[in-house]
Amino acid sequence: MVENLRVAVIGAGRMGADHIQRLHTRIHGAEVAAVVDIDLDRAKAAVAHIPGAQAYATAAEAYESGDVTAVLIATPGFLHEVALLEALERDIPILCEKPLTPDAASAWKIVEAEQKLGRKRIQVGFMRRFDQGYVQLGGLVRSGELGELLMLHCRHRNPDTPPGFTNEMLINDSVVHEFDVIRFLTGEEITSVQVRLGKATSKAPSGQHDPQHVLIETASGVLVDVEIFVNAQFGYQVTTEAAFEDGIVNIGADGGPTVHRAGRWGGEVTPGFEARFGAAYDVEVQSWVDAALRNEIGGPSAWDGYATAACCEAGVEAQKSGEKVAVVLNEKPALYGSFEPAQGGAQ
Ligand code: ISE
Repeated sequence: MVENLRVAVIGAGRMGADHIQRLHTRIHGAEVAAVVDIDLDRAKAAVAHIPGAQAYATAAEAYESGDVTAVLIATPGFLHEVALLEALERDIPILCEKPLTPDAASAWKIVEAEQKLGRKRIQVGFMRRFDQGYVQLGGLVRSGELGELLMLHCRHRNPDTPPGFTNEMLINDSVVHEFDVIRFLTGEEITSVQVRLGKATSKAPSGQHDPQHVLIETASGVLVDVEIFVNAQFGYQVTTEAAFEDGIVNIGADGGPTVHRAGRWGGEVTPGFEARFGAAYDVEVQSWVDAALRNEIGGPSAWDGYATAACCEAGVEAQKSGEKVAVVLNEKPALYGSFEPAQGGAQ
């Protein structure tokens, strides 16, 4: 019988706490063995209700316990490089929240370190690949039923931003999802990014220019426009309209019941990404666990993390210059193969 994964979750913040809960209550084949957080009290609080799980202030201590066989990294992106290298040294399955790392050079270091192992150990947490709407849209693109995909119109709106959310993070932390999902939907690399700054909301914290209009082009010339609006106040919304030769497809529309009451009718807007993508996160983590038990990955790879980091770098440069900036990638190592849309585009 295959033993359950004993997972160390590194980072017990917003996303880490969500994954701890998911692993503990809904995911089969894995258990939370350890929670690592520099704030030990936060780690202790996170394991309090999980029998057999221990709290640590460093990943090294968790690994030394001998009770950890896999790792889920959910710290802020700038801390990922060190955590990834440490986990790769142990040659264990890794689920790393997006971004892989914040810039292309450090992401490439990770790709190189993984190649030395000779097998893919890292799955990157681009959960949109597991969202039903995106999966269905991807299926329509690949079936050719509506002809060629020509354009995508994406809207990415958050109610507000946490303290410390910088102007660059509109690209690095938010549009990084569109970069990945465009690659997933088209099966192509992105070749250029341009950012236009228009009239800004008065509701954004100082230092941010919000919203921004991001124009993206893929290798075959599919054009994508993204409205990234991270202080939109009303709630969380991610939608896409796809224009094909023979039709239009919309995904991400608000769902749920429409309530008529006191002379009004309407529904609810999801408050945040946990609610909007909750089901996708469940499928993503289960796919990781199932694949990890076979010593494989079940979703986007370190190559996807590297390619999106290169897009982010171009996007941040484009934010500053207003110019169209080319995305330049190193040659894809053989380990990552060709585009394979099954299993959330695992490569
Ligand atoms: C956040 O980190 C996410 O990953 C969300 O999906 C995204 O909508 C948000 O803009 C990011 O800050």
